[in-house]
Amino acid sequence: MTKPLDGIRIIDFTHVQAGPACTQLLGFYGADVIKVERPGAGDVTRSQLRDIPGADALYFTMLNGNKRSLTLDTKTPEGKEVLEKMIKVSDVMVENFGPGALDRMGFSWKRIQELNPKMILASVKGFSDGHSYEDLKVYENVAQCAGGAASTTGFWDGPPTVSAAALGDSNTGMHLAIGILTALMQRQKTGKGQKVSCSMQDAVLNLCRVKLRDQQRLDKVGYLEEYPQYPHGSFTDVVPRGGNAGGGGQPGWVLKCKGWETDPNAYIYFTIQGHAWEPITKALGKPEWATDPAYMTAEARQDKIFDIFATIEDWLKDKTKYEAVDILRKFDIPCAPVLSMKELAASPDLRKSGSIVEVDHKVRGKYLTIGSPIKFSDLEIEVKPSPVLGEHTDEVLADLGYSADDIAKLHTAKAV
Ligand code: CAO
Repeated sequence: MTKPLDGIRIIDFTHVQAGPACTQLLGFYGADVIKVERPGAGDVTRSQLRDIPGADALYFTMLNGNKRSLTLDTKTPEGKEVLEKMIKVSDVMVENFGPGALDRMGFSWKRIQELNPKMILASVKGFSDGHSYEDLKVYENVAQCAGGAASTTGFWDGPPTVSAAALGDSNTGMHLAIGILTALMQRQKTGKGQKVSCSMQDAVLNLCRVKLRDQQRLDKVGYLEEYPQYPHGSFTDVVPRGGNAGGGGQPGWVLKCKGWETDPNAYIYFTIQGHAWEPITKALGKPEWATDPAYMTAEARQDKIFDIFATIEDWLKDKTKYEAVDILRKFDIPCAPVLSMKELAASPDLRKSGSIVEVDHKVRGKYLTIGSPIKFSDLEIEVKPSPVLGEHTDEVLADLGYSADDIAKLHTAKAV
């Protein structure tokens, strides 16, 4: 079966998480992703947080499936020559080096265009070009702090808090993938490549847009009625941290279920959606709340919202999170159990959908990885294990036209 990105060759000059997440996704969809790594060392995540001595760490294997691995020292003259050849015959180059590293290597955007005007150069940096912080190196949590996620996450009486979701890393990679596909579409029309840039700050901010909405509302009216601080607490002039409050105008909270005393995840998220109020009152056995003016509208309920949540917790105390959701789903109430990573790893639903996939690595054996989060009606996605360092070096060089003798010379020169 042909894949949508068959024939698209990608030079994958990425490392750690933000860039590799992007190129792995494009590999799922059929691109020939050639991961370029320094000989002997490779991507730092190959050895970070290792669980099996001598085997590539899960940090690497879960971000670099569906790729070929080429070792290449691009700081040697021979290595530079190989990279030049690759640029001439490739469609996309993706990199997430620190600011200026590609220029220092001798591959500025100008030089890349000279070598291949159809090339799409896709870059992740911490901050956008021209930003006053453009020279900074950036990791995940730095981006979450710079992009507005940390200041708006957590509880009001605690410090700014980062999310476990990789809003700075994988999220930026996903944004970059959209940029690359867009540039490929444009190239079909213009015949020209272009530079696509995505900053981690921008990618985090893009996901925090409702908080920018709230800042503007706060500036106008001085309070935010869906935050726990309303109406009893106080507001300053910045969007506060709202704990587990629902951010989209539907009051919600994380509520305890049976067993919460010993199980850290015996909770559900319960949403009080406006039009679901009547079904909620039925589910809770409180039908009088449906017609009581003190409870009938969202506005009337707001000053009692935590008392309402306490009543729901009382209803939940003899139900597991799964039992509770099974009852509430019959009333069309938006809710879900809080699921641990252990539960997600074992979920038959996620295995069936291909969202969690088991692959077999030649060194580490079987491991779980995340498959394509996007599903297609006419595309079957095969998730392949990550390559070992340099696994495809000779194969890629032969594809580029190097003879066996030339390849041997590159090895002797330690360029590959
Ligand atoms: N051959 C020879 N040299 C190579 C090479 C290769 N195949 N691959 C990389 N290098 C060199 C680069 O040329 C660069 O050298 P110089 O600094 O001497 O010019 C160096 O290796 C890599 O530098 P770096 O700045 O990318 O790496 P770092 O470990 O110091 O910083 C990070 C890591 C992630 C902070 C930085 O890359 C960065 O800010 N990237 C952009 C933002 C980003 O993507 N961050 C998210 C990463 S995921 O958490």
